[in-house]
Amino acid sequence: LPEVPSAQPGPTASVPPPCPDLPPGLVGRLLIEFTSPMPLERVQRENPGVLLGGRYTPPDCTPAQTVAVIIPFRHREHHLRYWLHYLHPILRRQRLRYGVYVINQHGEDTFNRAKLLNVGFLEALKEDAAYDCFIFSDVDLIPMDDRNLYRCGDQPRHFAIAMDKFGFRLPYAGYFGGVSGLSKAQFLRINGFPNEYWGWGGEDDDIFNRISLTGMKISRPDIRIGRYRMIKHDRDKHNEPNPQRFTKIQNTKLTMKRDGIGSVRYQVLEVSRQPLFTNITVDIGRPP
Ligand code: UDH
Repeated sequence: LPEVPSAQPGPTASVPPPCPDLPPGLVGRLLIEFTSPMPLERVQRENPGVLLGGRYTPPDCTPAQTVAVIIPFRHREHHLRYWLHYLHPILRRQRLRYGVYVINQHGEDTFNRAKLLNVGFLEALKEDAAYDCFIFSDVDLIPMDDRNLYRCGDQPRHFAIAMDKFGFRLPYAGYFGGVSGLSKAQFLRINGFPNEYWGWGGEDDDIFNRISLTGMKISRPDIRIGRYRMIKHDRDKHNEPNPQRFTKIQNTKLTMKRDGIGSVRYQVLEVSRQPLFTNITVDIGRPP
């Protein structure tokens, strides 16, 4: 038998080196538009490295974190296609080890964004206990700069700080909506997100309150980098502004102990691994 050359690492040999803190090959500002049609087959073709369920691991380095991207969802297939088209290449360039979870609210009762995000946290961890960073992203928000790194730090992170619809500014100092990220430990420290905000509004302010009340501070990117385009849309059915939101956000200090990740009740109806994301359809009940 020929001698095996000893310098060649075998197939099981090497773990790639740690990923550098600043990923090489980022391009900076991106052109984002929503006019050309975006068939899923095309998005699939353009992202061959993404594995079933929307999982990705960089081939050339070992990331420090494993990131679960959680998207609250109902009837926005058209937006999801743009999101996948733009985000997969960005997340790959950022050298993230990640998975994409679309948490699809079953039925036509009132929408509940924050409860869906709680479900996403728990269900992603059931899929892979290695997740230690959770990025919560609306389906219609696309970053305009790939230097806005989708990873977690020593404080909760707010990514979508300069959205086109707000004139590329933070609408108010305590705004924490759109796209945010918490490590597993940070998320558990605030007892996750509230489950009791049905309909539009307030849940992001409640999350901001939870973070402040536990003594953490929001971290944000540079305003020139945290820019986003939102896919224009009309108000959805069954997600009307919640008139209770103003009083509810006054009471976070009392409610956060009993209402959160420790008290979320739901029923998973289907988990389906698609080529570019994992879809989890869930019954989260309805407002009392
Ligand atoms: N979402 C759905 N389906 C719904 C409602 C909400 O998927 O039926 C998700 C989706 O990820 C969305 C997020 O929840 O991005 C936030 O909801 P939203 O986009 O309705 O909230 P936003 O504040 O818009 O962006 C409010 C309505 C604006 C109407 C403006 C009309 N010109």
